[in-house]
Amino acid sequence: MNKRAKQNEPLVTHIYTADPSAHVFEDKIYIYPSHDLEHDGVSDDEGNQYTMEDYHVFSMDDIDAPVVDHGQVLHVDDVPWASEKMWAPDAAYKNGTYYFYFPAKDKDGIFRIGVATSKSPAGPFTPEPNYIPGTFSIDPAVFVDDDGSAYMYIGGIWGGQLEKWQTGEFVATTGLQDPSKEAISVYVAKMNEDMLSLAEPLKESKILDKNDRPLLAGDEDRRFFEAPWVFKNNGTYYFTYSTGSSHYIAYATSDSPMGPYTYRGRILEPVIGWTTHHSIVKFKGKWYLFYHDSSLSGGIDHRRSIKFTEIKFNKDGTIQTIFPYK
Ligand code: FUB
Repeated sequence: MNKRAKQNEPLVTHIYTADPSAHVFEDKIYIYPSHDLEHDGVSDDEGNQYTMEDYHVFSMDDIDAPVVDHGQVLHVDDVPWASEKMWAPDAAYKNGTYYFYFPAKDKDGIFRIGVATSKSPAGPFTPEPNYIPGTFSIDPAVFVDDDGSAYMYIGGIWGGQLEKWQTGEFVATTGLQDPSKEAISVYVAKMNEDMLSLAEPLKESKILDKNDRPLLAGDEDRRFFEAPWVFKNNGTYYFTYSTGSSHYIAYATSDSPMGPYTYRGRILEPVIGWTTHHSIVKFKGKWYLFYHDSSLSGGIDHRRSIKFTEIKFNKDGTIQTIFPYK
């Protein structure tokens, strides 16, 4: 018998999992996380400790139901263009097909975004032979708006390589951002109806402060690092993300899915482990934050576990901050 889901406890303990993207499909919660593996390689600022090579999908019939592992749904060996680092994925549904989006390094060591399809939300997923043209960096998140328009958000700095794309080309030697300059932010593009390609080039969407000025790269408590996730509540678009080096899940709002977004605050205070990565989904009238931490492994950064907790909105649309261990 699988373990029943309980808030703020690892949803599964038989494997290490991270970066949970949760969706309601077919009236159940489906979770698309990455899969942390053991390794004896290096740990560094490029994220070489995250040596993932496959994905499992999980589902819950209800918020307190047993968590079902649907098994391995995609392996790097099945993806012709990919070489390694199957990092944080996402999924979307349109016109009878489920789309699974994932980052991986191509054969030249450059992160790209791939897509695989299935007729079932539980997979297995069949990859397209090539990565999505025009994509780069990591952590794809696909938001489907009420009118059916789909948007792909991507990005991660440091190991996620966004700094290296600032000329429009990949420049492997580019270093980190100048802290006094505008922070590199998330990239977004509208997707084509086929959900397999972008309708336009990815472009940067800035996060602004309350005076409409873009956040600076040195503003590590607020600037975008990785883990984009967008949802809509009461007509407002919420762009949520990890601040990476300062370890918060933060959010910003806009009246357009393309942004620009205005910084609003924090959703989740730091968890055990270096990374923090999440998704937010509404299920049966309540909002839930899916996240991960390294508590089960005793704090080992690359052995993480997915969890969830309820989040609450204030009347003005702001989100009450979660303190994960209080
Ligand atoms: O899990 C590998 C990477 O770590 C993800 O792509 C990032 O968001 C961070 O969680």
